[in-house]
Amino acid sequence: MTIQANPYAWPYNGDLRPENTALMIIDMQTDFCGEGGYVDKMGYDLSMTQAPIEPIKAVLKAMRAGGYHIIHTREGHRADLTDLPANKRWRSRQIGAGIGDPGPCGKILVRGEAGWDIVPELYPQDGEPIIDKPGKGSFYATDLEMILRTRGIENIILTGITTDVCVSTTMREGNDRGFECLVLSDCCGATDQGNHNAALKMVTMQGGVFGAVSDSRAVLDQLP
Ligand code: C5J
Repeated sequence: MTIQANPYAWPYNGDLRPENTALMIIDMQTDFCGEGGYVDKMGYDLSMTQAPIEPIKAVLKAMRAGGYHIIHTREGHRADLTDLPANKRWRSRQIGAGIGDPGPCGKILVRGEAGWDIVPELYPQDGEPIIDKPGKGSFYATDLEMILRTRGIENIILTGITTDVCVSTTMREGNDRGFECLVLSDCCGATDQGNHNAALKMVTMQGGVFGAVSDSRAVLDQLP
């Protein structure tokens, strides 16, 4: 089975099964798509990071029903900020959304705070791993790779926010580790439309330099 995608029908070897395929939902947290959160405090248009909620919901429902692996991630830091690099904090403060500083949804991007958690529409079910990560990539300083290898997962379908930062970084990290990656264009969003488009276009170069690009419709058409 394959999913129609650009620049090739995905996965490359046609071996798409619930046992070897995971849906990853990256950072669908209030801090990135909710009022009063990190992205809102920076003054970006929330509609672009909220747009993927409904398409992800549909894919999540279908893939849960099909018995696929579902993995969620959250970007955030320890309450004592010992895992927050000084330059990351400094940069966030320059643009009015200091990580670790108090905001309408609690301390920004701090684990356990309201704004840091996943939005209710996409909240994980029991048994679905949540990867708590301090950085943009989901592999760095986490046990994601161990979980994927232990479960025999070879194919990763990437969704979430933001397309050009955490989704893109995770796709690159996964691709370098030999995972076969697919990103769903309408199930991602960025804080800038041009960056969203560019991040997706980059994937398709060189015969699929990081994998392939598809959308929720193609996945829903293909899943039983
Ligand atoms: C960002 C993310 N954009 N989840 N994080 O800082 O993409």
